[in-house]
Amino acid sequence: MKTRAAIAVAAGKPLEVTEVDLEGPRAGEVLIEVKATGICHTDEFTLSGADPEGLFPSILGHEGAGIVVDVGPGVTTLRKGDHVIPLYTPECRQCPSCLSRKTNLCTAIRTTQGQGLMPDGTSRFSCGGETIFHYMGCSTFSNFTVLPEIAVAKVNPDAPFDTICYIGCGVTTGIGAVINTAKVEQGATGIVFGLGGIGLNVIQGLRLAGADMIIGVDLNNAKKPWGERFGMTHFVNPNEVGGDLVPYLVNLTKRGADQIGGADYTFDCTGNTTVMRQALEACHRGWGQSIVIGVAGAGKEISTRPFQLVTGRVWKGTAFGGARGRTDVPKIVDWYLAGKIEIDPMITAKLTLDEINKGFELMHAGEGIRSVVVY
Ligand code: NAD
Ligand code: AHE
Ligand code: ZN
Repeated sequence: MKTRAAIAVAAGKPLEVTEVDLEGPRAGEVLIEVKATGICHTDEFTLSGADPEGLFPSILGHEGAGIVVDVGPGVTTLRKGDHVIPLYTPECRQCPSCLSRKTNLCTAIRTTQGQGLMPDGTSRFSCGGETIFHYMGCSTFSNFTVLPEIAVAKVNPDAPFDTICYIGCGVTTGIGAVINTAKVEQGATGIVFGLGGIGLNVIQGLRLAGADMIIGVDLNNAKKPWGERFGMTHFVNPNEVGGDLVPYLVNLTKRGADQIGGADYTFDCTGNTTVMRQALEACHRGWGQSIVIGVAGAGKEISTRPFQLVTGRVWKGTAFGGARGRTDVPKIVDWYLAGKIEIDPMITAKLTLDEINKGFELMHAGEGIRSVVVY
């Protein structure tokens, strides 16, 4: 079939919206009509050329929601008409990683996914006879896309596509980092570095978990009211503290009899390796945990004095908020429908596919929180 899609033709170039050819689903695959997709900073990261796994030409996008319109042979858990969210982290429930119960990082199809291909090693997309690569197993910047059954979460059909698409990455990553990865307890102190589409969801996750002190750190003062809107109690702009950021934060988190200071939990939502170090060192001696969420470019490395770890700080990372997609994503959609979490105010631009490059421009300008393309 033909479908309209935005093609990433080369690193650093605007996406090109055009008609592409899409093959139907093979065994174990489903065809999805994408109804809406968010634009995550990771799409921009790959488009910029900083992603070691970045491939061109490809169809980016990994934060979608849509409807199953066809199923391939052997598909048993999905049928035409199901409302779904594509999963860049699948959940096969059979691989050693899934069976371990220690991680959400299903390994069933990770190798081919990283090569921009379906599990059988081929692409379903082409244009003028040239192969177009898939992206993160999702390619939601296409009106229609094909996914393996194990990478699709079936969700409540009452939920609107143009908001629940955000659960396909940002919402789940931010809230999941708090609940699944850090396992934040009531009364904790948390510091969130970077108040964008991920950081604000970490903030609402901290509020949900009952954290007492929720500090947001961002270079952009326009993010202060956004943080406050979702539960932030203190805002810090590193350029306005008049000295080193880490001692400032450690001092800010001194509470009652505990005059050592440092947060119980910190979260990097910037992808900046200098910030990752600050986030670790702003943790409380003896127990503070720092969770790396941000994705850093090829060649970037993190460092700190080992003494920071010797004295009990813990450095962790999280992908997709530690969520097992087919199990957890439908629950998060239900939380949203029940009003337990907020999504709508964070969606600050709704665009057509033809306007998709404007979404990247808004991100570069630090304007708004999440742009969503509605098909
Ligand atoms: P975003 O562009 O919406 O937000 C980034 C925020 O960080 C902005 O508010 C910006 O002002 C702020 N910032 C930038 N540099 C800063 C600095 N030095 N100090 C303080 N604040 C700074 O991006 P997003 O969509 O929220 O994504 C954030 C990061 O998370 C990206 O690196 C993205 O690739 C990554 N990510 C990771 C996962 C995962 O599963 N681990 C999932 C989604 C996104
Ligand atoms: N391809 C990059 C890494 C990109 C990355 O870390 N992706 C996150 C999701 S970001 C979503 O917005 C992730 O899930 N990683 C786990 C995985 O298996 O890809 C690189 O550095 O090579
Ligand atoms: Zn993302």
